[in-house]
Amino acid sequence: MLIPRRPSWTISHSEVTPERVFLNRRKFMAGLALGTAGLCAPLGLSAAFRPADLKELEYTPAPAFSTDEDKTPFEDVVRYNNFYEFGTAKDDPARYAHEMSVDPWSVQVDGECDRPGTYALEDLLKPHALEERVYRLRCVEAWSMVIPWIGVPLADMLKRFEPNSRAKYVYFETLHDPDQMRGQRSLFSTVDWPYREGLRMDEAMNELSFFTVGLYGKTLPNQNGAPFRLVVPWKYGFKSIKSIVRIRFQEEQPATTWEMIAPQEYGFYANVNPEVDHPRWSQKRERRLPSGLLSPNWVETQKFNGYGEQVAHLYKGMDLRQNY
Ligand SMILES: Nc1nc2c(c(=O)[nH]1)N[C@H]1C(S)=C(S)[C@@H](COP(=O)(O)O)O[C@H]1N2
Ligand SMILES: [Mo]
Repeated sequence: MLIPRRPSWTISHSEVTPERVFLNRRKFMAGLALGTAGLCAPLGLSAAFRPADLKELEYTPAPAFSTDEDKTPFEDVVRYNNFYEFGTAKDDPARYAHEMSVDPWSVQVDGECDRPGTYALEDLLKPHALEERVYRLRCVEAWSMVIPWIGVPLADMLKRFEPNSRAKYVYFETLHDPDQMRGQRSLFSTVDWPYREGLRMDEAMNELSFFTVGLYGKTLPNQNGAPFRLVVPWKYGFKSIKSIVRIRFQEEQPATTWEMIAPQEYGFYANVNPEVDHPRWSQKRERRLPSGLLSPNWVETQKFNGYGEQVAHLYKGMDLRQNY
């Protein structure tokens, strides 16, 4: 077997994602087989993802909301992804997400609000100025990145739908289209599609919650959740749901994807917290990408991912061990 030389952005296959450990043995073996196939396939740039196709965006930097830590290089941000709709390996989304078409795109808004309806994304964006925020993104699998996102405050967008007093939570759904999303066609998927997420209203309205349409100055690559996604930087990455087609205001706490899969391991709140370990691994440290076998680049994980000043008040009086 010919082992191709790997470009610098590839991550070692020995770094199996913890979620895959959750899969039962049969699924796990199938996953291994796929991983091996992946090794034999050329690992070069997929013909499909062309950074040159991304559109330039006009935006203003928002230094008050940005870290000055070193940014994770673009190549890592767009090649090392979790987007199970396109497969569970970190390089699957970069290979296959081009199979999804994101233009035109519309969003269905309903539930407890006075302006429900189906909105074209460009109409939603028209009245807003875009800003750039450099946030840390901390995955529950204990790796992290620093990414310059472009978008608008989620609160500014949600207010336009005029949520009423019964709106205690807001629920989000990703596109469900097995024709365009090969991971949704997989027999081995653990996810009950569509991918679902939700926030308490006060979390959604927090100044940090971001309705995101771009990164590194351009529109989002499909593998990062085009054409728009959430970014909720004080929570584990799985709350930052991608490629959203539905927003619903509701009184009840919504069922969310990872909580549905393994409720004893992943909670609704999912606040980054080094004091509360995952049942199968420590959350005290994280690998900051770029990270390699010889230089893993471990850093200490911060409570609320370092955003406590902005969000700790949301959880006053709550036991964060119970509400993980
Ligand atoms: N629809 C959908 N959204 C998703 C996921 C997913 O599998 N499907 N993965 C989540 C996880 S676990 C993480 S860590 C982040 C990763 O975002 P990135 O690939 O842009 O870094 O997306 C989140 N949003
Ligand atoms: Mo994640």
